[in-house]
Amino acid sequence: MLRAANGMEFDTNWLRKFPPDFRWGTATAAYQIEGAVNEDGRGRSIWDAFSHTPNKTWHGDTGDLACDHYHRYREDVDLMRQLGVGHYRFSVAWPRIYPTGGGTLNIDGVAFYDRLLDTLLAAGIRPVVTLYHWDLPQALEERGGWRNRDTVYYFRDYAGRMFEQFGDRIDTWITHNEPWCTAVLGHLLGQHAPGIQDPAQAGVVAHHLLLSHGLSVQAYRSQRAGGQIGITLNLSAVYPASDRPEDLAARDRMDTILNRSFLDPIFLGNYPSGLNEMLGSAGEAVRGDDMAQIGSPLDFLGVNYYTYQVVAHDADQTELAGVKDVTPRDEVTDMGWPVGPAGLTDVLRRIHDQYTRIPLMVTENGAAYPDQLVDDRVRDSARISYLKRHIGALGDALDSGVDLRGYYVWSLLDNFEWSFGYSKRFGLVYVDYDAGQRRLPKDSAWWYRDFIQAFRRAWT
Ligand code: IFM
Repeated sequence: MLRAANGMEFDTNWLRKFPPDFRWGTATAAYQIEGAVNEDGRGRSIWDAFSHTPNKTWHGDTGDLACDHYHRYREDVDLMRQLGVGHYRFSVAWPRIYPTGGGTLNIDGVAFYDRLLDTLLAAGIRPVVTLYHWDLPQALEERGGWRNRDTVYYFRDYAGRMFEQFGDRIDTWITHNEPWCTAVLGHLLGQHAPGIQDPAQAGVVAHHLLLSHGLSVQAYRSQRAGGQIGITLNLSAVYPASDRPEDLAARDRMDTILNRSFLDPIFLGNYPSGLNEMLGSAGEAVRGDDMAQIGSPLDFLGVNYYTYQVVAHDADQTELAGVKDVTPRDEVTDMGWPVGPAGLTDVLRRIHDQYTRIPLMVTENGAAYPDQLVDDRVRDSARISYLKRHIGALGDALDSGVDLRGYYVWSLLDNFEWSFGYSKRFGLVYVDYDAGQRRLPKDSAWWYRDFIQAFRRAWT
């Protein structure tokens, strides 16, 4: 038994379930932390436009300054070094590289990621890079955004350029983060940029996102870059409220919307039946060998997991495919998301059993809580408990034979939580927005440090 600095005990045999090269990391995304939206030639993104539109975000918050990571990246890398985090997942802001989506490369934007990468590598931290975490150049949006098939080719070209530019220092690439959110939150519910509410367009967008993913994977292979490429999906465990056939059917409908809409095309080569009726048709968007491109073999799948759902049939829920969410709410995070670590094990097992045997990585998991800074300390025991139980769930997945290679806590820092602005704090590190962006590791950050140390010792 190992005792970590904070008194917590870690069992060596249990820790050894995780392979010695298991990646323990943290994650962020460009628009949520960088700020500096008008610096060094960065173009405008759909999130600049959306967050500056009245009533779209909490208190009108924007990512203009965010965590000012653009200027403080050295301090942030040093924080990770202090925490002993060996892996860091971040995203490149497409409009920093190509301010209008394509054309001339913005050298100053590239230079920022050069500096960040060099600083990370010098600190012994290995980068994992997401190419699209929702900040489409606004110039492309004005030409139809993801509804326009041209955007697919702009993305492929941007991706190819990034492989060329940074392939010497990045060996793990993620094409898209949570394309479900771009399609559904951005184009069906209108809660995310670009704020469209059109079911038919949501289907087209989903297809174009997937196609842009597939073509980028092909570009990666043709560049013969070493390293690995995958995509990150947000997946949820969905359970029926009872064994009644109508509840089981409701479960299937919700599962189709939340999970199968992206898993099936990537791993099974088709969209699940029933999706068109529920969400609108991507039908005419599918051309030629699109599905084969979308199914381009991947090196790994990234899974973002936060919560689970229990659902029942309810004919009155016409807008929600006749599905009512009846998930117990005895334990919820500050997002109102029910806490269900067993769902993480179930999601990982299900992918392994039904979809693919490629390695899996949990590329995001974490929780928002209403953290309080008291006497220069944030005692976020609820977050520690959340992390412990979800890491425990990883152990259960490994016991079932799932090939799991990494876990990235969302997030390194408190940051701009999209339409919730700065009202939600997901960070291991507290950001004091009112005190010049001061960073202060929360108790959970030190817990994670101790956990990682214990893991390393278990293998030495
Ligand atoms: O903050 C987001 C992140 O950008 C994508 N995954 C979910 C997180 C929490 O909502």
